[in-house]
Amino acid sequence: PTDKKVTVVFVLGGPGSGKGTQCANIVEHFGYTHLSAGDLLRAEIKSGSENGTMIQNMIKEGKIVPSEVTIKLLQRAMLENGNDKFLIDGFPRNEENRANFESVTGIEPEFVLFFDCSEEEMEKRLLNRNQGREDDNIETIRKRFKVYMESSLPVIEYYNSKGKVRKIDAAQPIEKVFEAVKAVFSPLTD
Ligand code: UP5
Ligand code: MG
Repeated sequence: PTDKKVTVVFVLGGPGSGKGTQCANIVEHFGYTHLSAGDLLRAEIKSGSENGTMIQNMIKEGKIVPSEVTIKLLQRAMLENGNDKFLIDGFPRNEENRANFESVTGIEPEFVLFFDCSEEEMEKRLLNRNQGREDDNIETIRKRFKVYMESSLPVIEYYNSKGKVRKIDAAQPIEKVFEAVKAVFSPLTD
């Protein structure tokens, strides 16, 4: 368990909603450490770990990797890092992720930053990204959208019912979105 008191913000939203892009901005302005669950999983594939093939197959199918794998990577990254405030990007993606993270780490998020964007816009962005991600093809993108609607939105609903969701209109240009993001984080810094 992580016994040091840390602040965690979950950054959620559909595939291509701009989570990674905006996290980079938040890091620069507000001193958080950015942990993308997807990036950690992709690094795990590259490292040739024993779970690598399983993770690769699940990402290719847009499926959610079992929480013990992802939580271990997130915990390790938090422990290795000296910071006490983290943006956890793209996690938790389903109820199992959420419940296990809370019970294993004892951490509850300060709030959830939610990037709200239409599927049409997200699809356009993903098809234009061109960074060689194995899941940025139309077949996998459709699977990712389905999993997001069925499994990830309920997690956002859960936190919304606890008053923890800060919803951002993510369909605007990058700078506009960041203005809205700043309005959420600025009052917290003094
Ligand atoms: N872009 C960004 N903002 C824009 C804007 N406002 N206007 C115009 N363009 C904008 O952005 C995507 C693209 O859009 C970029 O080209 C960007 O320039 C442009 P990005 O910031 O990368 O969006 P992001 O929301 O981070 O999209 P990403 O594809 O990373 O989201 P996913 O949630 O799909 O991907 P993630 O890496 O989190 O997960 C991938 C897979 O890993 C999952 O499908 C799953 O199989 C697995 N996974 C798990 O199993 N468990 C986990 O906990 C996490 C992941
Ligand atoms: Mg991302």
